[in-house]
Amino acid sequence: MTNNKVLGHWVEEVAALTRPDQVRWCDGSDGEYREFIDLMLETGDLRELNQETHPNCYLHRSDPSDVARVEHLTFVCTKNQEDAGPNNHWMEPADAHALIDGLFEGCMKGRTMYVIPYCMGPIDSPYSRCGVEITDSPYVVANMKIMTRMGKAALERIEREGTFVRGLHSIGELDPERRYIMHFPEELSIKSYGSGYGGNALLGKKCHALRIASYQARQEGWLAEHMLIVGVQSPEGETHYIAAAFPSACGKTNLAMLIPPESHKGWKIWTVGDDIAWMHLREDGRLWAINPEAGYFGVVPGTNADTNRNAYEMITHDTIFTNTATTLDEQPWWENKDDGKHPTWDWQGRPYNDHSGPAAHPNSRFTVSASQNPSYSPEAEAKYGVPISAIVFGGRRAHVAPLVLQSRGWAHGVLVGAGAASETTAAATGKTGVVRRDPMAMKPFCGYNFADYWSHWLSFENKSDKLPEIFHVNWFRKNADGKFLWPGFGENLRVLRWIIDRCEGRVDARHTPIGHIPKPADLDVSGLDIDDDTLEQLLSVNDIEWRIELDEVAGFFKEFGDRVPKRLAEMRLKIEKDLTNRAA
Ligand code: OXD
Ligand code: MN
Repeated sequence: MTNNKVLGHWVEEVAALTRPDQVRWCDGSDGEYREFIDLMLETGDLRELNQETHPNCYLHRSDPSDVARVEHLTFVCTKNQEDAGPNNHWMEPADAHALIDGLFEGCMKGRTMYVIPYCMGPIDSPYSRCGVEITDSPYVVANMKIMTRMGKAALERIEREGTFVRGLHSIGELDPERRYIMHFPEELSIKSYGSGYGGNALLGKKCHALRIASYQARQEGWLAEHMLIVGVQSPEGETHYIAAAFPSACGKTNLAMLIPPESHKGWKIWTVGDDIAWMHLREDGRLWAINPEAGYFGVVPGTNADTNRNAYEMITHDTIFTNTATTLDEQPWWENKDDGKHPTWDWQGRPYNDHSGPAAHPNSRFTVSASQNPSYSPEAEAKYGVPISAIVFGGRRAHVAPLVLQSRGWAHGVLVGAGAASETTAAATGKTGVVRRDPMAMKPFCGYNFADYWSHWLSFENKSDKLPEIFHVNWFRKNADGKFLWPGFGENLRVLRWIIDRCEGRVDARHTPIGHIPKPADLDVSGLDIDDDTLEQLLSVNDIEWRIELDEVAGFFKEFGDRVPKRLAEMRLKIEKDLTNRAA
């Protein structure tokens, strides 16, 4: 099936371990996709949704214990524990292999083993990387077809280059007690057992394109980040590209395909990516980004014609839904869909009853090809990607963080990213709404020690004087009554405009110890229901809150001991002093 001996042997080895009834090499064709959909309709893995209103849309209902990423069962297995860092769960590689291979043994009996060659990034880009996922789940194959460039062309590239990331996956028994997501960055391999959920099972995404790729990126001098990539085109036709990192389920997909509000006629948004950016410094001194993915695996609840019309439209056809509710006539339904319809069945297929919680699971998802997005940018296929003008970090913070701030240069920007925090969401199992440190939105995804990761970020500083400007945003600040102060969604364009103006040196700012903040008059809020007081609150920096915040950052850095770059610790201390002096 392949002339690459290493790949051929590995497939044989895995088949000997897992003992499937048959092995199927996937070619990535549309016919093959159809075949798998039909197979899953037959087995009940998929349900057909209303084909009149939602042609080629299907619903998958997960096992109720398997609906999110499982960070506590996710391991980075490096030879030295220190290399994985306190930010990762660690297991000694030989022990990890022994443990998980024990689970894989014979697990595909009675099943088909699918071999999926895939390419992360445009097939002809020097920045793209290939992998092969072996799985026993046709749902994974169908999702990988949408999310990656998978099949024949990827296999040809693997055979040409001779390298690929190995990913072995089985849904096993879907038993939470027999579930592990293991990464072996030094071996460029992944083993995932016992979950069918996207982030745990579509190995090209979080496992390869973030955890393994971040490790490779450090060795090779580039960046693999949890960032959307968006182009903002002004009425004059000037386009700036922004890469923005937010924790899971904090509106990355919405920002990536933002609809300019009525007040912003002539502005246009181009989506290059909604979740992951691979960034390389090129000869022109600029940082260029590609999106390694070819589709979106987005959070469904909250998507409606107002919050994200692009997404709302693109998921009316050729979409796989996972864990949404359904109406009586088999249309997908979710909270805040706002289409006037009502759910009949909840995400588990039970008759819906509004006492039993949300109808759609809060982490229910759509899987859809990026090409269906009305704001899809053809630059998503560009060999070298797009040049990035601004990097934006963000989080979900009811307090403390202002609407937007700009760092004082690259190194300070690294501190801003490293110190970022956010309230937890339903994208991972565990309690939601708890503030946790989530540096660069990479807490669940950095495949090595965060301290080394920050050093790697800092190392770019002297490589170019054309690096992007770095910002932090917070769309989620609340007033004393717990109401959001900022309308968010399309109106976020107003903040992006200030960011671009700062990059171009077109607008001044208020200089505070934590960074540059907009002067209220420079943030266009015309036509918004925002009074001066609210704007002042949105842009306020409370010195006491910030001293507490920086103290917490110091406590967090301490977990990483001496490996934390001195530069970061010194900058943090200096800001704390400036805040204290300002108060005095
Ligand atoms: C995602 C996540 O699915 O971050 O993108 O959890
Ligand atoms: Mn994500």
